[in-house]
Amino acid sequence: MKKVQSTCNYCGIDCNLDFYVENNRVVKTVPTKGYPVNDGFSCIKGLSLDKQQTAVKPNALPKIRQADGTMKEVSWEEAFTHVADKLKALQSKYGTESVAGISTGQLTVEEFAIFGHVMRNYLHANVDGNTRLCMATAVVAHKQSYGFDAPGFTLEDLELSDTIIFIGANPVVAHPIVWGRVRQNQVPGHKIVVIDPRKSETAMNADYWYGLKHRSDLLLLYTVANLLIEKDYLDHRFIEDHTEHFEEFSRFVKSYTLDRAVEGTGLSREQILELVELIHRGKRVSFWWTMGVNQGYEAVRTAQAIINLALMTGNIGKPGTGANSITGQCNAMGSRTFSNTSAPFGGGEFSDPARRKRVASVLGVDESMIPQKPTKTYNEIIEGINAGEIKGLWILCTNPRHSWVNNETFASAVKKLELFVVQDIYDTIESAEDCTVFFPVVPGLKKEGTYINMERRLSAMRQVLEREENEISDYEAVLGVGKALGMGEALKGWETPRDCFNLMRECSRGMACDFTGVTWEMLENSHGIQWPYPEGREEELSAEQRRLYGDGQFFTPSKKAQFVFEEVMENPLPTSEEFPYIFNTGRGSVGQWHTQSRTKEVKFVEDVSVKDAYLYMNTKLAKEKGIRETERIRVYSVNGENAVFTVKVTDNVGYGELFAPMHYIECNKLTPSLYDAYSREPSYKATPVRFEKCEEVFHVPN
Ligand SMILES: Nc1nc2c(c(=O)[nH]1)N[C@H]1C(S)=C(S)[C@@H](COP(=O)(O)OP(=O)(O)OC[C@H]3O[C@@H](n4cnc5c(=O)[nH]c(N)nc54)[C@H](O)[C@@H]3O)O[C@H]1N2
Ligand SMILES: Nc1nc2c(c(=O)[nH]1)N[C@H]1C(S)=C(S)[C@@H](COP(=O)(O)OP(=O)(O)OC[C@H]3O[C@@H](n4cnc5c(=O)[nH]c(N)nc54)[C@H](O)[C@@H]3O)O[C@H]1N2
Ligand code: SF4
Ligand SMILES: [Mo]
Repeated sequence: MKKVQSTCNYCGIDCNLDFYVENNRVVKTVPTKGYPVNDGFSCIKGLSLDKQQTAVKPNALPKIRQADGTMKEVSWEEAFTHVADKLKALQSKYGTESVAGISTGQLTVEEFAIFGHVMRNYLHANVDGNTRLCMATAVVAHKQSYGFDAPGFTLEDLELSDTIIFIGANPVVAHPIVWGRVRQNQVPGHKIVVIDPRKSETAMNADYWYGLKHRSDLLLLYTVANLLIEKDYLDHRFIEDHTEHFEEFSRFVKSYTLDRAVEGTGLSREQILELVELIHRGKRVSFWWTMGVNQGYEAVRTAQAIINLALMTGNIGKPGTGANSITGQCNAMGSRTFSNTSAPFGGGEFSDPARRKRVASVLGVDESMIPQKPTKTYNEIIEGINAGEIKGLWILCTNPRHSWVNNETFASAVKKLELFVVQDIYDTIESAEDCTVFFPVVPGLKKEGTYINMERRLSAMRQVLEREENEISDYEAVLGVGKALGMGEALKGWETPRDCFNLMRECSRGMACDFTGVTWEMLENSHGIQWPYPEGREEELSAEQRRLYGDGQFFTPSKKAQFVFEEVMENPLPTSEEFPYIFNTGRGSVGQWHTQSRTKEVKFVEDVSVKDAYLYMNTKLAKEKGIRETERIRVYSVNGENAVFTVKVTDNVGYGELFAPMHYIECNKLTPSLYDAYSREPSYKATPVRFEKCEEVFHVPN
């Protein structure tokens, strides 16, 4: 029996797991003991990673759609040539930007790096990632406030904090290991606070729950800042030495009065004052936010309002503190700095000639190859296809037909494409329905590469199972197309994931994420290594838990953190007489992952999961409308679409709110094309809707 330590490729925790293998089958999966992230624990998704292997058809070959609409299997070489020729033909017919890609936060660093190299450097196409749906807000907030997209915390901070404040985050379901670390907190009298309109599973387990109105976070946070200033609950020293624009900020928040907040948030005066006191009394206050903040129309400013609270109270850089963005996907952190989409390899700006020069020299290519501007954003790509400007699309490791906001716009878009390549481990995903080429690739257990988790920790994915004939990885598929494009010398140094790792390592040199002290081998069977880890400073950085900003130095030119703020916006999509309810969406259960392509293969998850789209409705509202548990309603959205959901009745959602897990395709049929102005992240969580009881008779299979 052999044992292979590897990384779970679901959520942004990046648990390490020991896989025991016999006859090329996983016989046992044990969360790695002593691993500083998950030390002997993991959730059900990690434990069932091997349960997917049976679902992936062994030996699969790529497929190309024929004139009669059927898909025909071809050899990999034929598929590579077909895609390469088509990409070039489209570009010469319709222009360089007529082809685009959608990358992901779930592959290895090396895989999205090579995709970014082939598509953006060589073809000069636009490539955005599904991280736009998830972390774009945090990225922009960090860049503007700290000078680099550098979340500073280490997971141990959850255990060291005396006041843990979750804002729009539900770790009990979405990040069980985060919650496990909270449970291990031994600080006497520590408090858990949740700010969420819904009484989420985390709110149910908290000491304080602030069930504010949807989209009123920014108003609440500015009011809290104003009260902290009025009461002089500030860390003057920190503000003075390590921040800029506090004076303007304190003048700005003056108009955010308690009365205004009571009206706008629906919280009582006492609740808001209590929250202020909690922040003041805490010696180590930590703020943690996730999608309830990131997915909104004024999300960047909301995230920055959280950062501002941490800065003004000096709760940053010290154990148990921080304004901490919890990351969604397993390698969203890697994709943010190494996918070549919104930032060049290793970070920085595409507009900076010195950065382009540096990256070009590491890659050994002419400077003209490095793009001079960030990619078109996800929504611009979809809009571009619908407008007939983009004719070719290649997506990998994402399922936008289901997960994209207002997802019928994706369905209509792909019908217009002349080339639509879908690269996935399942050809059954919704997004593959209209593809013209399908690339079947192997899942994580059959490949190798590097992951970076939410606390900046690099860890190794190592091959657990042998591959069968014809089975190739994402890395090899992209490399194959690159070669067929005739990239030649431009692919020198990209031969294997390990080679690519070395290129990315070199690109990180001198940047905030410098990991030049890390080698491919060091990550094997290791405890992972957090960036920064520059060459020459290994000894000094030997601690297993490291946080940033302990020295009060940020990555801005002045080395000071910035107070960034802006007036609260009027809700561009408020409820109305016609659409009086709010449709909130998010994670439904620990076992279900996003669009369910993977987790529905896991029998013991599927057995306990609801089969069809459902939503939660408040008990009083259900009673008023004469709707009982398990009855169905048709929900009409402000976006013009409607869909049917089974009702579950609960007191954990507010009277005016419906909460629908995102794991069903119906969910995003109803979400609107509304984005944050700075991050272009979709506003998934507060759609005005109305509903009626379904009179249709449904066949219930027995
Ligand atoms: N089991 C499981 N785990 C997952 C995932 C999965 O699919 N399944 N996905 C992973 C990924 S990629 C991500 S991004 C994370 C997401 O992790 P989370 O963000 O924690 O999960 P969500 O359920 O999307 O949203 C969190 C909360 O935001 C609240 N919310 C909605 N509107 C507002 C508002 O106006 N204000 C505030 N304060 N809160 C609001 C919702 O009620 C919800 O409880 O989970 C990761 N982990
Ligand atoms: N309404 C609503 N919608 C949302 C959200 C929400 O809160 N509410 N959250 C958004 C967020 S935060 C996110 S992150 C997105 C997620 O949205 P998606 O990224 O579209 O969701 P996944 O189901 O994770 O899709 C991953 C795909 O990769 C495939 N895959 C797995 N492993 C591999 C591999 O090794 N190689 C390849 N090539 N493919 C592989 C899987 O089969 C699956 O089809 O959804 C967003 N959509
Ligand atoms: S899904 Fe997240 S918490 Fe669960 S095992 Fe994987 S990395 Fe760990
Ligand atoms: Mo996400």
